[in-house]
Amino acid sequence: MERNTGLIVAMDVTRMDRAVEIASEVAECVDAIKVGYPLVLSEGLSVISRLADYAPVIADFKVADIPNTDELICEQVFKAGACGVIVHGFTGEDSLKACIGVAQRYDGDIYVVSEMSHPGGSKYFQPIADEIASMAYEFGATGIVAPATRPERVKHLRSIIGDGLSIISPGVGAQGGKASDVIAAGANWIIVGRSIYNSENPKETAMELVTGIGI
Ligand code: FNU
Repeated sequence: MERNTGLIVAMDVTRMDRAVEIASEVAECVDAIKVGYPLVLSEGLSVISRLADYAPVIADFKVADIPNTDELICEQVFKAGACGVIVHGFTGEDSLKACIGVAQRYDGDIYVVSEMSHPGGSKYFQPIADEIASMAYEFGATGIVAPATRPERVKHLRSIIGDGLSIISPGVGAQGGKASDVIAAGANWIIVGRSIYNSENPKETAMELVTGIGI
């Protein structure tokens, strides 16, 4: 994914027509569109190719299974036209390696969730976040997902992975995080959903966020 604006929109709407409408409005402000279960379960995997007309699509399926199943899932997602897949790391090295193996065949990206952004994410996730980030580094993931709600944790996780891996960071806006804080802490991209798709003017909101990122 090329870094032009530093913004990824999380398209958690449940109707294709609305997703396409927002995508067309914000396309020039975003480096990627993230889709997840809300939209894909509602409208099908074809949303990926449809939205890829506007920006590269990252599939947030937080893949977390045995290696064989992970491989089958990632294969379907890349085949559908995604440029990247978000996966979990707590399933272990073999599962992560299976996802990365598929991504390599498609020249795609794998982002590993290191620590989740919601309040509950600090209980079970935080204690294992450093190890997950190290594993993402060791096995050649594209990057990690780290919480914009805790910029100090982003800074710490950046110190573990170095500059070679990307950090994509959800939690700006509706979850309370601030774009400039998490970028200063070392994130390369912010991921923003509700603040954009619930906005009266998604394009204007996206542009304001891009100004806050300040690339
Ligand atoms: P918004 N997301 C998240 N925190 O919020 N993938 C994580 O730790 C994580 C995620 C996703 O709050 C979330 O599912 F790993 O409306 C949603 O799609 O701005 C988006 O990031 C945040 O949406």
